Amino acid sequence: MNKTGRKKSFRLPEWTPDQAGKAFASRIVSGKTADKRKKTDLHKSPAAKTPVSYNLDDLMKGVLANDRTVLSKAITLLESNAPKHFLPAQELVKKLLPYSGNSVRIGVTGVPGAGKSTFIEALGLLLIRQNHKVAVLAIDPSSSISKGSILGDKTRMENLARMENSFIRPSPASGILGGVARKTRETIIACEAAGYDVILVETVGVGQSEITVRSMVDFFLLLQITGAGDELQDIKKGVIELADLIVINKADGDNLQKAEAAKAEINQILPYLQPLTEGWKTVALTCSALTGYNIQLIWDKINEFVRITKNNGIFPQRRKQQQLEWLDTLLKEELHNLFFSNSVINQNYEAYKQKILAGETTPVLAAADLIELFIEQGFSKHKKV
Ligand SMILES: Nc1nc2c(ncn2[C@@H]2O[C@H](COP(=O)(O)OP(=O)(O)OP(=O)(O)O)[C@@H](O)[C@H]2O)c(=O)[nH]1
Ligand SMILES: [Mg+2]
Repeated sequence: MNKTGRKKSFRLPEWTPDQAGKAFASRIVSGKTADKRKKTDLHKSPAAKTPVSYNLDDLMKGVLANDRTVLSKAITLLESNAPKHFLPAQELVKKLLPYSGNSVRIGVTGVPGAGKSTFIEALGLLLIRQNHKVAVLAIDPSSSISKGSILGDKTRMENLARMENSFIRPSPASGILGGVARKTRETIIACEAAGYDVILVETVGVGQSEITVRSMVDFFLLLQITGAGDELQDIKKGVIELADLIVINKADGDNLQKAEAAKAEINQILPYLQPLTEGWKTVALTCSALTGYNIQLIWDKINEFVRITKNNGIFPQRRKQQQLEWLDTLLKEELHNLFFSNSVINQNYEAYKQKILAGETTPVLAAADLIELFIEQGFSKHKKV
């Protein structure tokens, strides 16, 4: 029951710095539609839908009980860019961490249209029939440019989405690849804590995204198609060397023979390449995501990989290494942000660019000067994002 006290209340926007006081506040004058709840009530309210309304213990309990609505809400908190959500989100990750890790993390990459989503759906459905719980996430390097999303409009994986033991989360719709990737890593932790034992991460094979996904999964699967003239492209780009398995998809109908021939060709090349995972030989297989041909064989292959790498210790070792690499990546990003969030640096950066173009200094000297200046500035205090 609401008391009818008529005190004026203040409400701070989500992005307000923590100690900012009322300078940022809007004044809420109580009236018929005024929200009379105190800020703490807003935080506790389980019914409210905005990401502000969380209670970490409730979120954690809901995630551990695999309540998909709560899981979605938890991920929304993890994905939030609001500075205010940074610490609660990290606290949630810390709480969930002890319950995470019990899964196989599989990255699926390939050119646009290779059939990644169709393949993931076919594999996901097969796994659910075998009592697995499957989470599908996406890293969409194009999302920052086109605002699109791999799992947005084009393919909704409708059959898989309908399954009780599946959880599908589209790519966070904005941000640079590094930021999107950070969120995906944390989403993986949340999904594992919710009991998903197979995590599939889809990414389009362009730019840096393959390397980013490779750095957060146990097993990396490259999906190829014949006739697109791309067969050798992946070898040139070095993507094949990141893969633990190469799958020629669309091995059906008239395309079956061509797919088999491509498989044989790649299998001839593979022995000359250095496999990424110690103790494992990368091979090529064919499949049809449409008809289901060889999907079980691919899952068997993944299981064989897990068995071998758990036996030789590579599996846990890679996960530890990935954690440490993640630390380095974050440090690089944070330092970069810190550097360019300093206004003096920014002004001088522009000036130095002009000097370089005018031949008055060299990039090496300019970089040294700017860093010197940054040190003089005392690394200006950085607000946590
Ligand atoms: N014949 C045949 N068609 C397939 C197969 N797998 C996928 N397709 C078709 O290929 C097209 C692209 O499939 P998607 O699964 O959306 O491909 P994708 O790699 O996820 O595409 P992007 O997300 O845009 O990069 C769709 O029309 C699918 O129906 C297959 O095994 N055989
Ligand atoms: Mg897709």
